[in-house]
Amino acid sequence: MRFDVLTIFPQMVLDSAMNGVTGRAIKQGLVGLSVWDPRNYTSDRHRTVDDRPYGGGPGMVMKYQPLKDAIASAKNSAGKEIVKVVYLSPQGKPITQQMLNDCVALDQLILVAGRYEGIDERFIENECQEEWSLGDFVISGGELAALVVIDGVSRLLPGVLGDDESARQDSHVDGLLDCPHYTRPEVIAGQKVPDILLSGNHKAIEQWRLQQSLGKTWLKRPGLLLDKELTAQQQALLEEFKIELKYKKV
Ligand code: 9D3
Repeated sequence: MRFDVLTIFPQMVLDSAMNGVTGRAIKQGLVGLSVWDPRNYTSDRHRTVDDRPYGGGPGMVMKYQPLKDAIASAKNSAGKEIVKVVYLSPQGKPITQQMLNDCVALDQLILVAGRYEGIDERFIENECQEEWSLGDFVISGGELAALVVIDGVSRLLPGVLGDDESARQDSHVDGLLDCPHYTRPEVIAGQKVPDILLSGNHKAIEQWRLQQSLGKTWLKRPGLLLDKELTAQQQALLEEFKIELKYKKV
């Protein structure tokens, strides 16, 4: 899998991607990462990549031609078959795990990071298959969103996560929030680690963790439970969580 990022801040993307899980994957050659700066595809003295919006108004718009020539280079240098181009923008579809899962099948994912007010609409129409957002809040450009996608997709690729991390993924209950975690010491500010976690009863611990996941999801993200069909056992664990919560309150 190869990622190509169109950005006027190539070093920002490289510096960040070279850390942690993505950095290791790149160094091991499990994923490729190239950056393409539209400024390198200009021909005027000032290397201009933006211009004033037709119709007036504040801010600037990224010009078509430097982006078009940059993306042509990204495609030509790779010569890959299965390619998707995604424009990261506040107008995009909010990114979900499923959208990242779908990227695993690609040979090349080209990520277009905009700056200023955005990019010329004709580049979106002619060159981009999808438009993705991090959510309904404002950041200054698409680079951090591109890094989010690179991270989220890379960790799904074979060999990228270590055995430990992969095992955690496998045991994760899909569509629920994670259970609470504790490590030493046993008591902090009078708060003791739940007894069950010290019991050595692995079956009971697994049940408790599932119950906590269900309970935390119900408390913090009730909408997630509406999208999910609970088994009779999960339903029962959640009901018990609710009763124990009421009991704690009074
Ligand atoms: C005045 C209207 N604003 C659009 C909502 C202007 C504007 C804000 C932020 C134009 C561009 C940007 C830059 N943001 C991104 O490129 C971006 C983004 C975001 O701001 N929020 C969530 N996801 C993303 S992905 C790319």
